[in-house]
Amino acid sequence: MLLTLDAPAANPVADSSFRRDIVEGLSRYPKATPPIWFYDRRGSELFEEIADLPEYYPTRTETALLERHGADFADAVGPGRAVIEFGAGSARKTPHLLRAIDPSAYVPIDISGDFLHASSAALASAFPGLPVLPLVGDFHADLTLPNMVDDLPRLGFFPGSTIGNMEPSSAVDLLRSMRRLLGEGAMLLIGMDQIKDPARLIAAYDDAAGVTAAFNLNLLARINRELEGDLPLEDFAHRAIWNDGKARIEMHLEALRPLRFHVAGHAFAMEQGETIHSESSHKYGPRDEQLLLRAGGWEPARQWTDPDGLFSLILAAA
Ligand code: AVI
Repeated sequence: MLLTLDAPAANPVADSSFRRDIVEGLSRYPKATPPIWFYDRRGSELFEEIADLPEYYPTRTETALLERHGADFADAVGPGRAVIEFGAGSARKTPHLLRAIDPSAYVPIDISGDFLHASSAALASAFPGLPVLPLVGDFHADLTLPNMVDDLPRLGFFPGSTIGNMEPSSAVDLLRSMRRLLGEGAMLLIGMDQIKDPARLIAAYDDAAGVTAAFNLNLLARINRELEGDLPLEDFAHRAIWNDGKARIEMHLEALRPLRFHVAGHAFAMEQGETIHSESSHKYGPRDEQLLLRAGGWEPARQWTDPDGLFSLILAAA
């Protein structure tokens, strides 16, 4: 049963924070933009394509963990919880969890409204009788959950290692705000990608078919379209770099020649070889996950990892 909450069709706050984030990010040195702005409709579609790429192991590996350990989740979590999914997107992994734990409501949260409503409708028809309450918004900001879940124990679901796209200090802040939002007695099931052979990591973020390159470059197309930009897309190249000291893959957009361009009425210049750092994807070593979760106010209870040690799902308690 799909229950839609009143959400504005266009989001003027999102428009102005996009403008502010991009102008600020291009004004600093080195240039860096927040990865949340990848996900317009096209960006969300490209991310879905990434998820199916042979090189991109996280989605496939995490989905297999969700399929394989349903009975464990049911045991550890119990029935009747409201599942709150952060950054739900297409919610492709969610049915495995919902089928396993018999929840009493499902609240997917995502910044991309179009995408969220389409996936929520599909989910509602696959789970007739389960209240599905999509919430359009940025889960980094303060949110209010629908009244209907007020008295239900909550399970936060944050798959995909999206936490890895945050700097450790912001990741801790986010975990703390999830803890506040979900309340006493809550649990959190979170996906965290593991440190592994850098060649494998780089291939996952610089695939042979060029889908990740298109995903990265789509940010520039979005800036041109929505912020009166004139960035020359053909003069930028996608780069994926393993930063060993910070244990993260970095995506950059590198200027192939000296460039001058405009965004939202501001003029910018880049030297040849200079980059816009568009995303970091942190990977975690043994016990890093526990440390991060504890710093964020969550006590890790169980962990499931695939036999090759690529990816982990961790269940933590508030
Ligand atoms: C959403 N996030 C966890 C993805 C990642 O792996 O960091 C985004 C992504 N960027 C390039 N490929 C996938």
